[in-house]
Amino acid sequence: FSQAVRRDKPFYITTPIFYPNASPHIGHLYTLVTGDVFARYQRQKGRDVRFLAGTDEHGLKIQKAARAHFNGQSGREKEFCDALSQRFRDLAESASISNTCFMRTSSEEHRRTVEHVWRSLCEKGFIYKSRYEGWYSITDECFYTDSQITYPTPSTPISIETGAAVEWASEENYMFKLSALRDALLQHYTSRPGSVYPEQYYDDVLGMLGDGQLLADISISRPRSRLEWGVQVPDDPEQTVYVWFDALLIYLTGAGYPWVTAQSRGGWPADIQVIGKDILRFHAIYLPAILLALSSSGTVVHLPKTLLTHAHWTSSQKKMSKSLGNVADPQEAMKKWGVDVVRFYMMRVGGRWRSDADWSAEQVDKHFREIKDQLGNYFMRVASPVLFKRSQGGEGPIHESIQQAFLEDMPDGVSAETDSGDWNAILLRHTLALNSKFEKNMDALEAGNALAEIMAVLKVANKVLNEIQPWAAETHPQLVHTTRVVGLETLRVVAHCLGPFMPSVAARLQETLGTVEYHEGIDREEAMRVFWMRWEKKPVKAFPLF
Ligand code: ME8
Repeated sequence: FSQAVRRDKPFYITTPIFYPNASPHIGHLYTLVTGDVFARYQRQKGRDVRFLAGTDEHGLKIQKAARAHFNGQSGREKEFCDALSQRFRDLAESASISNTCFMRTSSEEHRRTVEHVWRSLCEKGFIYKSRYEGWYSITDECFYTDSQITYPTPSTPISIETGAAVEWASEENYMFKLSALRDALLQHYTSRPGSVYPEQYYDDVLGMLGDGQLLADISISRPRSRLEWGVQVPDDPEQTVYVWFDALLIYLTGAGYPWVTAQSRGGWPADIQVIGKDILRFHAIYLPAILLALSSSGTVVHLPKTLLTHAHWTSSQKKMSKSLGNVADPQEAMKKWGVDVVRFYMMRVGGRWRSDADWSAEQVDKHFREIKDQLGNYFMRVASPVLFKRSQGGEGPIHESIQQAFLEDMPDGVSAETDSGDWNAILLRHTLALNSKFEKNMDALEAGNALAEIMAVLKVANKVLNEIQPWAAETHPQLVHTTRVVGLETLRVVAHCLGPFMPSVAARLQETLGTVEYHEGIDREEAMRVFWMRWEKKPVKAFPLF
């Protein structure tokens, strides 16, 4: 992930746009939370963030679902999508997702983008008409070749990759000259190893580029007689634009394409595109190919910087499916455990993207207890009025000694010292190293590791509190004082780093600590002067965070 940031444009993050053919599930929430964690992180760093989510409403799958819903009636697709699209919008809102727009492919704005791209590609010679034959899967909304098909029974061909039923289609279509872009794609990817992340998915993309069949020209329209619900091909009322061609362009629509001036670009190119592993091909091959074609002999339309690709969620170790009845409902989960806990769980378990994560009530419970014990209880103990009262017996502003101790370079690592005076220095060392570890991981798109660093500091903090026992009668008031202030300082840094993951918990902590105005611009010494002295003199209000 390139550190070379362009500050002359908003930082642009996108999630996939969801098919509104059923209610949202936890997989959808996961992509939203992933995007949101990075959106909030970039805002913390002072970037203006544009963050797109939305719904993918055209195509045979939705047309079929809408007709089934309205007992075979046609022409009511928009009505059908209005209701379901709203559920995805509601999901984003309930989960504290900070998307700045929610785009629907059925919007006028988007139609204009699709038509503009189509016409440009025609002018540049990348679209031609032809008879197309192939296996079409309505579920996957894509064509497969003979070699991508298998026959469980002689009359039921299915896709090898997804297991979805396919049917033979032979019709007049418009084709996109994908084959002409193979070398340009190869050059793009070989020169930018970080453009698809994590590495395993980058390797998958290189594999795809080596597969001649995948790089064959693709059909990008359907006869109107079969597909009515979609964008009409410009100047050809008999054809409808293929749903994936239409859907992938939403990211351009969201950035204001076709922009009139360079300044009006709403963030293009995308900095982070969050996608699931099942839609890698479309995002890593088709969209970049369209953009490369658009850029040929004309204004360059840059390619997105990073495709952050994630594995899937299973539910109780099984692929989620309606027939198995194990589709976890994200709204129910947030009602039961709270929004921030569900977000925490998703990033704690799924924040490394690489392998499938499993959703189960027991696992959510387990991580709920983890954060409640490590953070909630720690906060209650450190902020307790008893501790404040006991700390007041110390002699004068005691923070100076510890301040001195950690402003000087302290050796790395936790030593085996057990002298209680050193415990606070050990914790402080961990606390002060946290922000840079957090940033390093977040910049590398390793949200799960960033969260693990936060939890590791909390673990040390809890251990230190247990070792010192500031509530015990024999603990000297001065040590109680130091312990309390170092604990509050730890909570201050933890709250900052937790912000992208648990926005409400972090905000409530920052409010009670009086560090709402805290940002990385305040240096360590200044923070100490401002906050430590305040905490020394005044109690902090304790309340259950969970
Ligand atoms: O694919 N775990 O829409 P979609 C994690 N409209 N993520 C999951 C998942 C799971 N169990 N199941 C699905 C589409 N997803 C297209 C996208 S973008 C121009 C068009 C993810 O509603 C899936 O990988 O089927 C995808 O990233 C997203 O949810 C939307 O899936």
